[in-house]
Amino acid sequence: ARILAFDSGIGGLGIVARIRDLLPGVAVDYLADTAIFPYGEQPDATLRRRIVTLLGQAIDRLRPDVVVVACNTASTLALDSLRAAYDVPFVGCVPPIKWAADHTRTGTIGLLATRATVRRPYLRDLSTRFAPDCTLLAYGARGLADMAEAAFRGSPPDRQQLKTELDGLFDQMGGDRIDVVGIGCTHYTFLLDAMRETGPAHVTWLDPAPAVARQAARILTGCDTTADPRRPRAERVCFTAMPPDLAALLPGLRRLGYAIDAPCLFSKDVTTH
Ligand code: DGN
Repeated sequence: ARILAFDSGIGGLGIVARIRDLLPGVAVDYLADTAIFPYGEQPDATLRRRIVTLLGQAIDRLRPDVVVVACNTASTLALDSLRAAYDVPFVGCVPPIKWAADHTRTGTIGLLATRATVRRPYLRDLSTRFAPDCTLLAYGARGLADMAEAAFRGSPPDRQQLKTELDGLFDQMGGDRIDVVGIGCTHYTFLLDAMRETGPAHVTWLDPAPAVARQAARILTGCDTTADPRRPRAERVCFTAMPPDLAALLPGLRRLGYAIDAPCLFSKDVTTH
């Protein structure tokens, strides 16, 4: 079986790590739309068209059994369009509002996500449906995705900068009542330890990455998920623009089981109509 995981940058690799835990024999190709990172600052209509076109090309080329849209900004915008356009099953990644609502004792739940995810109707719908009795305080962070990119490359996050971002959430009116924070951007997985240490001590952080991996595994039930020892897992790590500091990414990619020669340029020019 093959999975294709997709994100704007390294965020989805946190989900790949959880897929490796569950399905060590399954090949996971990775596609990062680095040419226009960060997604959180793109206009919706262009971004939706781009994601649908890019994933169409990737599905043609890589023939996955499941596509994991390992990006909240992409999932909350384009999941419906993707499911309508292609036959392959999609697993999305959306803010864990239901989980947070089930878990809170104070009734005030926090969410950290990109600015795009925070203003989407998708988030309002999740909150009306799954957390009607809770107060949802969502914060659209500007700098956290970049900090996560740096953390993946081995630079520990600057605590003061991290605190400033977290203050954006906890200093809102009623923010002191937040007892659970949902992680609504896959990048933030790489900042979880630092956020636990920097944020208020009583807060529980909810990262949906393991649940997303479990959902991909459920869909693959029935597919062959065992590794073939005679055939090394040939996997692709594809970028839409080669990161200028690719060397800094390699140790992290290797830790996830990707071969040194895995990175390749996918399609520099994604033409959308
Ligand atoms: N990792 C993406 C998400 O989950 O929303 C977005 C990061 C970004 O492009 N800013």
